[in-house]
Order: sequence, then C-alpha cells, then structure tokens
Amino acid sequence: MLTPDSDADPFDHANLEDPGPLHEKLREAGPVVRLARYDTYALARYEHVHAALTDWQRFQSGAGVGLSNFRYEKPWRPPSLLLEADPPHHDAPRRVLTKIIGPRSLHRLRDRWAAEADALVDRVLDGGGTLDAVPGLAEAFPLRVFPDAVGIPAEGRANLLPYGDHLFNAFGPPNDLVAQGNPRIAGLSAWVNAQCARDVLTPGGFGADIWAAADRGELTGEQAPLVVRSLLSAGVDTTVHGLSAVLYAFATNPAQWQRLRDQPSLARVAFDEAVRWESPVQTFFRTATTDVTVDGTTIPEGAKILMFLGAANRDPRRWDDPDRFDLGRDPSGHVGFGMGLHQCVGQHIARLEAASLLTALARRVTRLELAGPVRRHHNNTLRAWRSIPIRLHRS
Ligand code: OVV
Repeated sequence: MLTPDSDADPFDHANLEDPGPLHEKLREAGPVVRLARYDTYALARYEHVHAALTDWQRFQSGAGVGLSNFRYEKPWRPPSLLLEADPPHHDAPRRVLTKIIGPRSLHRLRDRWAAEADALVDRVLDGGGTLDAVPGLAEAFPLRVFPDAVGIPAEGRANLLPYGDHLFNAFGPPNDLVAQGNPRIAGLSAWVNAQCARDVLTPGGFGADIWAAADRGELTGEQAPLVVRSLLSAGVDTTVHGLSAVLYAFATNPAQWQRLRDQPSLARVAFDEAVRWESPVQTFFRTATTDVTVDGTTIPEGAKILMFLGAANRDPRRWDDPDRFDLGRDPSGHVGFGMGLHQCVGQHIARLEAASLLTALARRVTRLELAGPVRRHHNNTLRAWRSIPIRLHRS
C-alpha cells in the first residue's frame, strides 16, 4: 500500500490552537501517514499508537523522543535517564522512582495535600470566587505541594514552569516557540540542576529518597541528580495542564460537575477522563530500530515516528462519542500517560493532586461557570490553557 503523505505542520499555531481537525485527517488518511515537511511518520489511530508504545524494541526512546535524533544531533541538555533511554539502562532509574513515588509511598501525603487543597479553595472563595483558574488553581496547587514533596526550597520554584514549558517545546521542531524560550533556558537549567544536588534537598522528600537509593547502590552518584531532574522536569507543567483540563471540562459540563458532587469518589475517574479528553501531553516521537511494517506500510530504520496520543484518545474506533467528557465512561486504557514500560511513573502523584483539589472544590462549590473568554497557551507538546476565567458558586 502507498503511504499517504501530508504537508500539514502539527506544530503550527492553527493546529496547536485546535488540533482536532488535523487529528481526524491523520486518523482517516490511513494507519501510517508520512509528514513530508519533517520527513517523519505519524500514527494517530488508537490501535497503532498503543501497539508502538508497547513495542520498545522496534520503537526506541534512546535516540530521543523529540523530532531531533540524538544519533546526528547533540541534545540541548544531557538526556533523561528515564524518558530518553531504553532497557537495560532505563530500568534501574525506573525501578527506583517507581518505589519512591508509587501509591504506597504517596499515602502519607494524602491528608497533607487534602488540607492544602481545602486551604487554597477557602482562600479563593473568601476572595469572592471569581478568578483565573490557570494561575489561581491549576498552577497554584502543584507549585504549593509538589516542590515541597520533592524537597526543594521555596525560593525560585516558579522557575519550574518556564523550564518545563521550554523542555516540552524542545521536543518539537526548532520553531518560534523554541526561539522564544531560548534566551532564558541556560539560566533556568542552571537553577533546576542546582536543585538536584544532595545538599539542597530536604530530608524526607522524594529527592532525598533518590539519593538514599544511590547510597544503597541502586543508582550511581552520577545518576541520582538526573533522576531528581526528571521529577522536576516532568512533574509540574504536565499536572498544571491536567488540572486546567479538568477544571475547564467541569466549567463547560455542569451536569458532570453535579455528578461528581453527588459521588465525590468519582474524582479520580474524572481526572483520567480529562486526561483522555484533553491529552495534556499530545505527542512524543519514537525512532525505528529496524524497518518496521505497520498495517502494510514500511517505516525505514532510523525514521522518527510521531505518536499522536491526543488523536488516539479520541479515536472513534476505540471510544464511543470520543469528544464527550463523560464521568460515566471507563477511561482506562487511554494513552494520555503513555503505555508500556515508559508509562508515566508520576501518574499517582498527578491523580492525588487532582483528587485533592477536586474533592476540596466539590465539597464547597455548586457550580463552576466560565466568567470570560478562555485562551489557549501554545506549546509544541502540551495541550494547555493560558487563561480560564471562572466564577465559583459557594454552596
Ligand atoms: C515524561 C517526561 C517529560 C519531560 C522530561 C522527562 C520526562 C524527564 O525524565 O526529564
């Protein structure tokens, strides 16, 4: 079969503003579409995205999960030991983090994060309840609880947002978004890297736990700071945009909010449904380790393949009425956290943050209502909001 070609640019501003039409075009054009302008291949159907994500032998991460191939181009920062690595190198860092931020370890944060969420929501309601939900809730809550849990000082933690924003832009082509971030990135990187040192990290935090694993011989002393860097890289912007997504979903679907209020234990399902619906991480690349034939189309060895997680999460072949945000569906199996051996190691942190905040809101707020025009934030990888003006109605 001849592979369909597309001259679309998934990273141009029109597609970043509203990727839905491009996703549909790619899904319908065929199982594999060649993106001519980047000389790469696109997978946009659920079945094939899922299959490629779970086939790390043929779809590797070690040559980078951005457009740039580490075989030919020097990465802008030392590669992540988790995200940009394959077995066997990937496995020790993954094992260490899985234990440190797994559901059992997070249990002790539950009450503290619930109290922080209660306090934040009380503050917002005492201030009248009309606010921009992006800075006021979606950024404020993770920045309040996550850096403390890692164990970094309060000073400078707002640097994590622009650092992450640039990092996720840098997985795409070197376009205007990357150029905009370039002037600040050396300073932001230096600050982030400094937070990964053993003597900066407070005892009892995830960062100190990573260094303790190094002391036990589970990681080397060179690996430990890079594993801390992964937490600081992947742990903030992703959850911020995930929280924005779920807040926007509820503001525009009041019946679903009522459903959550009636049954607060739906908070976790609600967050996963929002991750499916919005796919805060839209795309990652893989690299073919060999000629690989997908449904009759051969992708050549060394080619970059762009996985459209967001398109897969709304593939009508897999999901009924995929554009609906619906607490009644079972969103499990979505690829918003990836799939396979790289599947988001921090997903339990994200779910706990979301459940804490949604539970605090559900107890106090009868209705979330849009209070002005919403604005998207464009990023080469992230589906994000710049502004979600809302009015919270106190119960
Ligand atoms: C999933 C993800 C995104 C960005 C950075 C990293 C991981 C990392 O390991 O540094």
